[in-house]
Amino acid sequence: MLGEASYKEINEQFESWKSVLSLKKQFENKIKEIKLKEYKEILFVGCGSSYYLSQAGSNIFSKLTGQKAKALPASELIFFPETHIDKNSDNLIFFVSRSGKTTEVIKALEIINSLDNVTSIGVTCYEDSLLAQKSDFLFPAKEGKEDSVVMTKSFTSMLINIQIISGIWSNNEEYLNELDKLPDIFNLIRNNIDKKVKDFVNNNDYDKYAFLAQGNLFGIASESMLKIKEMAIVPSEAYHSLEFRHGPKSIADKKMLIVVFVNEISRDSELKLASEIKDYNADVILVGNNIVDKNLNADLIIDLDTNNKDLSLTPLYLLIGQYLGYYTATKKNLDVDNPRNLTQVVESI
Ligand code: F1P
Repeated sequence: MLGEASYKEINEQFESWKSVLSLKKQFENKIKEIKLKEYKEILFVGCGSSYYLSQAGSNIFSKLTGQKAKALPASELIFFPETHIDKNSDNLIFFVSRSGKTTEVIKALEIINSLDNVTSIGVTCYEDSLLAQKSDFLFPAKEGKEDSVVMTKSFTSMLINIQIISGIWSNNEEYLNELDKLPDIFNLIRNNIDKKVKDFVNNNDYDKYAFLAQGNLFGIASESMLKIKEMAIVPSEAYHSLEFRHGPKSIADKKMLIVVFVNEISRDSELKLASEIKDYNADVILVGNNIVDKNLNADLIIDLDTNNKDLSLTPLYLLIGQYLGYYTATKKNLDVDNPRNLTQVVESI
Protein backbone atom coordinates (compact mmCIF):
# COMPACT_ATOMS: atom_id res chain seq x y z
CA MET A 1 0.00 0.00 0.00
CA LEU A 2 1.40 3.40 -1.00
CA GLY A 3 2.41 5.64 1.89
CA GLU A 4 1.81 2.89 4.42
CA ALA A 5 4.31 4.24 6.98
CA SER A 6 2.88 7.77 6.86
CA TYR A 7 -0.71 6.53 7.08
CA LYS A 8 0.24 4.38 10.11
CA GLU A 9 1.88 7.35 11.84
CA ILE A 10 -1.20 9.55 11.26
CA ASN A 11 -3.28 6.86 12.96
CA GLU A 12 -0.76 6.41 15.82
CA GLN A 13 -1.34 9.91 17.13
CA PHE A 14 -3.53 8.49 19.92
CA GLU A 15 -0.53 6.71 21.45
CA SER A 16 1.92 9.60 20.97
CA TRP A 17 -0.51 12.13 22.45
CA LYS A 18 -1.22 9.83 25.42
CA SER A 19 2.52 9.52 26.11
CA VAL A 20 3.21 13.25 25.79
CA LEU A 21 0.34 14.07 28.15
CA SER A 22 1.50 11.48 30.70
CA LEU A 23 4.75 13.41 31.19
CA LYS A 24 3.32 16.87 31.87
CA LYS A 25 4.23 16.84 35.58
CA GLN A 26 7.90 16.91 34.55
CA PHE A 27 7.42 20.35 33.00
CA GLU A 28 6.31 22.16 36.16
CA ASN A 29 9.67 22.97 37.76
CA LYS A 30 11.23 24.06 34.46
CA ILE A 31 8.35 26.45 33.81
CA LYS A 32 8.57 27.85 37.33
CA GLU A 33 12.26 28.68 36.71
CA ILE A 34 11.61 30.20 33.27
CA LYS A 35 8.86 32.41 34.74
CA LEU A 36 11.27 34.00 37.23
CA LYS A 37 12.12 36.55 34.52
CA GLU A 38 9.83 39.09 32.81
CA TYR A 39 9.59 38.93 29.02
CA LYS A 40 8.08 41.60 26.77
CA GLU A 41 7.38 39.33 23.80
CA ILE A 42 8.06 35.61 23.46
CA LEU A 43 9.16 34.14 20.12
CA PHE A 44 8.34 30.72 18.68
CA VAL A 45 10.79 29.80 15.92
CA GLY A 46 10.95 26.91 13.44
CA CYS A 47 11.19 25.91 9.74
CA GLY A 48 8.58 24.43 7.43
CA SER A 49 5.99 22.44 9.39
CA SER A 50 7.73 23.46 12.61
CA TYR A 51 7.24 27.13 11.70
CA TYR A 52 3.54 26.49 11.15
CA LEU A 53 3.48 24.61 14.46
CA SER A 54 4.99 27.76 15.98
CA GLN A 55 2.17 29.84 14.49
CA ALA A 56 -0.45 27.70 16.25
CA GLY A 57 1.58 27.32 19.46
CA SER A 58 2.39 31.03 19.86
CA ASN A 59 -1.26 31.97 19.44
CA ILE A 60 -2.42 29.42 22.04
CA PHE A 61 0.39 30.40 24.42
CA SER A 62 -0.47 34.09 24.14
CA LYS A 63 -4.23 33.54 24.60
CA LEU A 64 -3.73 31.43 27.73
CA THR A 65 -0.87 33.30 29.43
CA GLY A 66 -1.69 36.87 28.38
CA GLN A 67 1.96 37.20 27.26
CA LYS A 68 2.64 38.75 23.84
CA ALA A 69 4.00 36.03 21.55
CA LYS A 70 4.69 35.58 17.84
CA ALA A 71 5.99 32.97 15.40
CA LEU A 72 8.99 33.46 13.11
CA PRO A 73 10.78 31.36 10.50
CA ALA A 74 14.24 30.59 11.93
CA SER A 75 15.84 32.32 8.91
CA GLU A 76 14.37 35.67 10.03
CA LEU A 77 16.25 35.38 13.30
CA ILE A 78 19.49 34.60 11.46
CA PHE A 79 19.31 37.64 9.17
CA PHE A 80 17.47 40.18 11.34
CA PRO A 81 18.03 39.34 15.05
CA GLU A 82 17.99 43.02 16.01
CA THR A 83 14.41 43.30 14.70
CA HIS A 84 13.14 40.62 17.05
CA ILE A 85 15.42 40.67 20.12
CA ASP A 86 14.82 43.41 22.67
CA LYS A 87 18.30 44.43 23.78
CA ASN A 88 16.99 46.24 26.88
CA SER A 89 15.04 43.37 28.42
CA ASP A 90 15.07 39.61 28.92
CA ASN A 91 13.96 37.60 25.87
CA LEU A 92 12.52 34.08 25.68
CA ILE A 93 12.61 32.01 22.48
CA PHE A 94 11.04 28.59 21.83
CA PHE A 95 13.00 26.75 19.11
CA VAL A 96 10.76 24.09 17.52
CA SER A 97 12.29 21.30 15.43
CA ARG A 98 11.36 17.63 14.97
CA SER A 99 14.95 16.62 14.19
CA GLY A 100 16.62 19.23 16.40
CA LYS A 101 19.27 19.68 13.72
CA THR A 102 17.74 21.80 10.94
CA THR A 103 20.40 24.23 9.75
CA GLU A 104 18.51 27.48 10.19
CA VAL A 105 17.31 26.50 13.67
CA ILE A 106 20.84 25.66 14.84
CA LYS A 107 22.33 28.78 13.23
CA ALA A 108 19.66 30.99 14.86
CA LEU A 109 20.21 29.29 18.22
CA GLU A 110 23.98 29.87 18.01
CA ILE A 111 23.39 33.59 17.36
CA ILE A 112 21.00 33.77 20.30
CA ASN A 113 23.30 31.84 22.63
CA SER A 114 25.98 34.50 22.07
CA LEU A 115 23.64 37.06 23.74
CA ASP A 116 23.30 37.17 27.54
CA ASN A 117 19.70 38.40 27.73
CA VAL A 118 18.04 35.56 25.85
CA THR A 119 16.71 32.28 27.31
CA SER A 120 16.26 29.44 24.79
CA ILE A 121 13.74 26.62 25.03
CA GLY A 122 14.05 23.51 22.82
CA VAL A 123 10.93 21.62 21.68
CA THR A 124 12.09 18.58 19.71
CA CYS A 125 11.51 14.84 19.27
CA TYR A 126 15.22 14.02 19.64
CA GLU A 127 16.72 14.46 23.11
CA ASP A 128 20.23 13.82 21.79
CA SER A 129 20.03 16.49 19.07
CA LEU A 130 22.11 19.67 18.79
CA LEU A 131 19.00 21.71 19.64
CA ALA A 132 18.50 19.66 22.80
CA GLN A 133 22.14 20.11 23.80
CA LYS A 134 22.31 23.86 23.07
CA SER A 135 18.98 25.00 24.61
CA ASP A 136 18.75 26.38 28.14
CA PHE A 137 15.59 24.33 28.74
CA LEU A 138 14.35 21.21 26.92
CA PHE A 139 10.76 20.02 26.51
CA PRO A 140 11.17 16.80 24.50
CA ALA A 141 8.37 15.00 22.62
CA LYS A 142 10.21 11.76 21.92
CA GLU A 143 6.90 10.01 21.28
CA GLY A 144 6.61 12.14 18.14
CA LYS A 145 9.58 10.41 16.49
CA GLU A 146 8.53 9.16 13.06
CA ASP A 147 9.97 7.54 9.94
CA SER A 148 7.93 9.63 7.48
CA VAL A 149 9.68 12.51 5.73
CA VAL A 150 6.64 14.75 5.97
CA MET A 151 5.74 15.62 9.56
CA THR A 152 2.55 14.12 10.99
CA LYS A 153 2.53 12.84 14.60
CA SER A 154 5.68 14.81 15.39
CA PHE A 155 3.78 18.03 14.60
CA THR A 156 0.83 17.30 16.89
CA SER A 157 3.01 15.81 19.66
CA MET A 158 5.18 18.94 19.83
CA LEU A 159 2.10 21.17 19.59
CA ILE A 160 0.57 19.38 22.58
CA ASN A 161 3.87 19.95 24.40
CA ILE A 162 3.44 23.69 23.84
CA GLN A 163 -0.21 23.48 24.89
CA ILE A 164 0.84 21.76 28.14
CA ILE A 165 3.47 24.45 28.78
CA SER A 166 0.82 27.13 28.14
CA GLY A 167 -1.66 25.48 30.51
CA ILE A 168 0.90 25.08 33.32
CA TRP A 169 2.29 28.59 32.76
CA SER A 170 -1.23 30.05 33.19
CA ASN A 171 -2.24 27.62 36.00
CA ASN A 172 -5.27 26.68 33.92
CA GLU A 173 -6.40 23.31 35.33
CA GLU A 174 -9.57 23.30 33.18
CA TYR A 175 -7.46 23.63 30.04
CA LEU A 176 -5.02 20.91 31.15
CA ASN A 177 -7.99 18.62 31.84
CA GLU A 178 -9.33 19.31 28.34
CA LEU A 179 -5.92 18.36 26.89
CA ASP A 180 -6.11 15.03 28.73
CA LYS A 181 -9.27 14.24 26.75
CA LEU A 182 -7.61 14.69 23.34
CA PRO A 183 -6.43 11.06 22.83
CA ASP A 184 -9.91 9.68 23.53
CA ILE A 185 -11.56 12.29 21.29
CA PHE A 186 -9.04 11.32 18.59
CA ASN A 187 -10.06 7.67 18.92
CA LEU A 188 -13.74 8.59 18.85
CA ILE A 189 -13.64 10.67 15.64
CA ARG A 190 -10.66 9.33 13.66
CA ASN A 191 -12.46 6.65 11.67
CA ASN A 192 -15.28 8.98 10.70
CA ILE A 193 -12.91 11.73 9.52
CA ASP A 194 -10.75 9.19 7.67
CA LYS A 195 -13.77 7.76 5.81
CA LYS A 196 -15.38 11.15 5.05
CA VAL A 197 -12.15 12.58 3.61
CA LYS A 198 -11.33 9.38 1.67
CA ASP A 199 -14.80 9.28 0.06
CA PHE A 200 -14.71 13.01 -0.71
CA VAL A 201 -11.27 12.75 -2.39
CA ASN A 202 -12.33 9.69 -4.39
CA ASN A 203 -15.43 11.48 -5.70
CA ASN A 204 -13.92 14.89 -6.54
CA ASP A 205 -11.00 16.27 -8.54
CA TYR A 206 -9.33 19.67 -8.09
CA ASP A 207 -6.27 21.39 -9.51
CA LYS A 208 -5.70 23.88 -6.68
CA TYR A 209 -6.39 24.16 -2.95
CA ALA A 210 -6.66 26.82 -0.25
CA PHE A 211 -6.86 26.48 3.52
CA LEU A 212 -8.39 29.30 5.55
CA ALA A 213 -8.44 29.96 9.29
CA GLN A 214 -8.11 32.63 11.99
CA GLY A 215 -6.32 32.71 15.33
CA ASN A 216 -4.98 29.46 16.77
CA LEU A 217 -6.24 27.53 13.72
CA PHE A 218 -4.21 29.56 11.20
CA GLY A 219 -1.13 27.41 11.91
CA ILE A 220 -3.30 24.36 11.13
CA ALA A 221 -4.35 25.93 7.81
CA SER A 222 -0.68 26.61 6.99
CA GLU A 223 0.35 23.04 7.87
CA SER A 224 -2.57 21.57 5.91
CA MET A 225 -1.44 23.67 2.91
CA LEU A 226 2.05 22.19 3.24
CA LYS A 227 0.82 18.62 3.77
CA ILE A 228 -1.12 18.47 0.48
CA LYS A 229 1.72 20.26 -1.35
CA GLU A 230 4.38 17.86 -0.03
CA MET A 231 2.27 14.69 -0.31
CA ALA A 232 0.20 15.26 -3.48
CA ILE A 233 2.43 17.76 -5.34
CA VAL A 234 -0.42 20.24 -5.98
CA PRO A 235 -0.60 24.06 -5.78
CA SER A 236 -2.01 25.07 -2.39
CA GLU A 237 -2.22 28.25 -0.33
CA ALA A 238 -3.08 29.28 3.22
CA TYR A 239 -4.67 32.57 4.27
CA HIS A 240 -6.29 34.11 7.28
CA SER A 241 -9.94 33.41 6.44
CA LEU A 242 -11.17 36.91 5.62
CA GLU A 243 -7.93 37.73 3.79
CA PHE A 244 -9.14 35.37 1.05
CA ARG A 245 -11.69 38.03 0.11
CA HIS A 246 -8.98 40.63 -0.56
CA GLY A 247 -7.71 39.36 -3.90
CA PRO A 248 -6.94 35.62 -3.58
CA LYS A 249 -10.60 34.81 -4.32
CA SER A 250 -9.89 35.87 -7.92
CA ILE A 251 -8.62 32.33 -8.70
CA ALA A 252 -11.65 30.55 -7.18
CA ASP A 253 -13.44 28.30 -9.69
CA LYS A 254 -15.01 24.85 -9.96
CA LYS A 255 -11.55 23.18 -9.95
CA MET A 256 -10.66 24.65 -6.56
CA LEU A 257 -11.20 23.16 -3.10
CA ILE A 258 -11.24 25.55 -0.16
CA VAL A 259 -11.09 24.21 3.39
CA VAL A 260 -12.24 26.58 6.14
CA PHE A 261 -11.21 25.69 9.70
CA VAL A 262 -14.01 27.50 11.53
CA ASN A 263 -12.89 29.21 14.73
CA GLU A 264 -15.52 29.63 17.45
CA ILE A 265 -14.56 33.33 17.70
CA SER A 266 -14.85 34.13 13.96
CA ARG A 267 -17.53 31.51 13.20
CA ASP A 268 -20.30 33.76 11.85
CA SER A 269 -17.98 35.61 9.43
CA GLU A 270 -16.42 32.33 8.26
CA LEU A 271 -19.78 30.70 7.59
CA LYS A 272 -20.79 33.75 5.53
CA LEU A 273 -17.45 33.52 3.71
CA ALA A 274 -18.19 29.89 2.84
CA SER A 275 -21.43 30.95 1.14
CA GLU A 276 -19.62 33.70 -0.76
CA ILE A 277 -17.02 31.17 -1.95
CA LYS A 278 -19.76 28.87 -3.19
CA ASP A 279 -20.92 31.76 -5.43
CA TYR A 280 -17.54 31.46 -7.21
CA ASN A 281 -18.31 27.75 -7.95
CA ALA A 282 -15.42 26.53 -5.80
CA ASP A 283 -16.04 23.58 -3.48
CA VAL A 284 -15.91 24.13 0.27
CA ILE A 285 -15.14 21.86 3.21
CA LEU A 286 -16.13 23.33 6.58
CA VAL A 287 -14.30 21.96 9.64
CA GLY A 288 -15.42 23.07 13.09
CA ASN A 289 -16.68 22.13 16.52
CA ASN A 290 -20.48 22.24 17.03
CA ILE A 291 -21.02 24.17 13.79
CA VAL A 292 -23.76 22.04 12.24
CA ASP A 293 -26.96 23.94 11.63
CA LYS A 294 -29.50 24.06 8.86
CA ASN A 295 -28.12 26.91 6.80
CA LEU A 296 -24.51 25.79 6.29
CA ASN A 297 -23.53 26.07 2.64
CA ALA A 298 -20.70 23.57 2.00
CA ASP A 299 -19.85 20.43 0.03
CA LEU A 300 -18.61 18.61 3.12
CA ILE A 301 -19.01 19.43 6.80
CA ILE A 302 -16.72 17.84 9.39
CA ASP A 303 -17.89 18.60 12.91
CA LEU A 304 -15.59 17.50 15.75
CA ASP A 305 -18.72 17.61 17.91
CA THR A 306 -16.97 17.74 21.31
CA ASN A 307 -17.46 19.71 24.52
CA ASN A 308 -13.84 20.91 24.40
CA LYS A 309 -13.00 24.48 23.38
CA ASP A 310 -10.99 25.30 20.21
CA LEU A 311 -7.79 26.15 22.06
CA SER A 312 -7.45 22.57 23.34
CA LEU A 313 -8.84 20.96 20.15
CA THR A 314 -6.28 22.61 17.84
CA PRO A 315 -4.23 19.42 17.04
CA LEU A 316 -7.40 17.51 16.09
CA TYR A 317 -8.23 19.93 13.27
CA LEU A 318 -5.01 18.87 11.54
CA LEU A 319 -6.36 15.35 11.00
CA ILE A 320 -8.38 16.70 8.07
CA GLY A 321 -5.30 18.19 6.42
CA GLN A 322 -3.27 15.02 6.99
CA TYR A 323 -5.91 12.70 5.50
CA LEU A 324 -6.66 15.12 2.63
CA GLY A 325 -2.98 15.15 1.67
CA TYR A 326 -2.61 11.40 2.06
CA TYR A 327 -5.69 10.38 0.03
CA THR A 328 -5.09 12.99 -2.68
CA ALA A 329 -1.54 11.65 -3.07
CA THR A 330 -2.51 7.97 -3.15
CA LYS A 331 -5.27 8.72 -5.67
CA LYS A 332 -2.46 10.09 -7.89
CA ASN A 333 -0.39 6.95 -7.18
CA LEU A 334 2.20 9.01 -5.33
CA ASP A 335 4.13 7.39 -2.48
CA VAL A 336 3.85 9.73 0.52
CA ASP A 337 6.64 7.77 2.23
CA ASN A 338 9.04 9.00 -0.48
CA PRO A 339 7.84 12.54 -1.34
CA ARG A 340 9.43 14.30 -4.32
CA ASN A 341 12.36 16.68 -3.65
CA LEU A 342 12.12 16.26 0.16
CA THR A 343 14.42 14.94 2.89
CA GLN A 344 13.51 14.43 6.52
CA VAL A 345 15.96 17.12 7.60
CA VAL A 346 17.17 20.19 5.70
CA GLU A 347 20.78 20.55 6.85
CA SER A 348 22.50 22.62 4.22
CA ILE A 349 21.97 26.25 3.15
C1 F1P B 1 11.16 20.53 9.52
C2 F1P B 1 11.13 20.21 8.00
C3 F1P B 1 9.71 19.94 7.63
C4 F1P B 1 9.58 19.55 6.18
C5 F1P B 1 10.50 18.40 5.85
C6 F1P B 1 11.91 18.73 6.27
O1 F1P B 1 12.30 20.11 10.06
O2 F1P B 1 11.62 21.34 7.31
O3 F1P B 1 8.96 21.09 7.86
O4 F1P B 1 8.26 19.16 5.98
O5 F1P B 1 10.07 17.27 6.56
O6 F1P B 1 11.93 19.09 7.68
P1 F1P B 1 12.51 20.09 11.65
O7 F1P B 1 13.31 21.32 11.97
O8 F1P B 1 11.17 20.13 12.31
O9 F1P B 1 13.25 18.83 11.90
